[in-house]
Amino acid sequence: MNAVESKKAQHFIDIEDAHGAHNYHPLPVVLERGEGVYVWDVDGKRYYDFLSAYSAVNQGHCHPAIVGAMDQQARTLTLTSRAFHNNKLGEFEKYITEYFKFDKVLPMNTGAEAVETAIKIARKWAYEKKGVEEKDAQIIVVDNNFHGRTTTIISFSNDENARKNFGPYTPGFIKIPYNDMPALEKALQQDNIAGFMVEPIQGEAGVFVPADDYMRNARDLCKKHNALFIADEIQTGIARTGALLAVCGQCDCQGHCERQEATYARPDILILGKALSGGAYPVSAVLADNHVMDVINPGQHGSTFGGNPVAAAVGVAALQVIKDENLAQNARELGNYFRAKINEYIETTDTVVLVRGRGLLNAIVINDSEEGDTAWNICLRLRDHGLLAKPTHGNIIRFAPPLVMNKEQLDECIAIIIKTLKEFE
Ligand code: IF1
Repeated sequence: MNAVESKKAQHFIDIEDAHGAHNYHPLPVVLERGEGVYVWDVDGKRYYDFLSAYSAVNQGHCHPAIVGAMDQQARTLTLTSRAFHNNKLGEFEKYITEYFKFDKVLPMNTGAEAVETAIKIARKWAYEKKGVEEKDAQIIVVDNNFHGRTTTIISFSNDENARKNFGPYTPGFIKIPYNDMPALEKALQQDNIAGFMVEPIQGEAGVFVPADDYMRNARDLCKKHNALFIADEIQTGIARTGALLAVCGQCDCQGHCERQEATYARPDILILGKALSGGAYPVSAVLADNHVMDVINPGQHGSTFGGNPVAAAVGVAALQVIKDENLAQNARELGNYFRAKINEYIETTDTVVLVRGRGLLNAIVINDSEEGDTAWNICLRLRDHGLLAKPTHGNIIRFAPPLVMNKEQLDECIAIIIKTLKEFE
C-alpha cells in the first residue's frame, strides 16, 4: 500500500519484504530509536507512540531502570536453563507473588506460552482436583477472543484469517458470547468444566469494555460451579487500564492495589506478559495459589528460557517502575481526560462514531465499514503529523500510549488526533 517518501526507509521496508515471511502488514514507518513516549524513524523524525507495542511498553521506551537491570544481568549471567538454580529467579518469584498476592508463579516467555501454561494447569486441575473424567475437560472461552497464535489457541479463535487451514484443531473449548452472564451460567452447568478464560477488556476485538460487574459476576459463577476463573491480563494488566489489573475494577489502588474486595474479581489463574518486561525482553508469567499450581510437578511443564536470570531481573525492575512512577493512577487520570476530550470532538462530527476504553487502553470507531480504508488512511495521516497508531478490524483505531506520558504531552497528542480527524470530515 502507501509507500514512504524516504529512500532510506524504503530500503528497510524492501529488504523485509524480500527476505521476511509476509505474516504482517505494518504501517509504513521504520523506527530506529525510542525513549519514553517517543520513537524516532530512520530519518530522525519523532513520533508519539500510540500503540506501545500492543501495551508491552507501558513503562515507556528504553526505561533506564529496566534497561539498566537488563544490561547488568546480561553482563553477569544470561541463561542456566532450569536444570540448575540461579540467584535471580527466586527473587523474581518472591517479588511478583507478593506484588500480585498469589502463592506461586510459573515463569514463561511469550504471552501465548503463558496462555498454554494456564490451559495445561486448568486441565490437570480438572482431572486431579475436580474429578473430571480423563480427556473430557472443557474450557469456556468467548467470541472474538485473542489469546495468541499457537495451534491450540487459534483452535478456539473465531478470526477466520488467524485460523483457516491451520487445522486439525485442538478440541476441549466451548465458546460463548462475551459479556453474557446467562450464557456463562448455562455453560457452567456441565460437570466437566475446568475453567473460564477471558480478557477483562477485549483488546484485539477493538477495545471492547464489558459491563462493570462482568468480571465479578463471572468470578462468582465460576466459584459456585467449582470452575477456575482464568484472567488473560497480558494486554490489560500492569496499569494499562488505570488499575494494577483490569480485574481490580474500580478499586482505587493507584497501582498499589489494596485489594478492596468490593470490586476486585480475583482470578484463580492470572496470566501476564507484555509489560511484565516493559517491552525490553519477552517475559510472561502465570500466577495461582498452591491448591491450583501444585498440580504441576517436575518434568510436566517448562521452557529453556522461562525464568532465566535476565528475564527475572527485568521483570522485577519493570514492576518496580509501575509503583515508583504511579503509572496506574496516571493511566486512569489521563484516560478519563482523553475520552472526555475526544467525546467533546465527537459531538461536532460524523467522522467518529464513538470512543471507548479504560485507562490508557482506548479506541475510536470510525464512521466507515469494516472493509473501508478510512481508518488506515487516518493512521497514515497521523503518522505524517507525528503520531503512530494502528487500525484494528478495519474501522477501529486503538490508542494506547506509554503510561509515562504527562498531561502536556497528551494535550499535544489530542490536538494532533483532532486536527487529523478534521482533515477527513
Ligand atoms: C501479534 C492483537 C493485541 C494478547 C492477549 C495473549 C496474547 C496477546 C490478550 C499473546 C497478544 C498481541 C499479539 C500481536 C498483536 C497483539 C494484539 F492485535 F493481535 F490482538 F495486542 F491486541 N493474550 N497480543 O493481546 O501474547 O504471544 O504475542 O506475547 O502480532 O500477534 P504473545
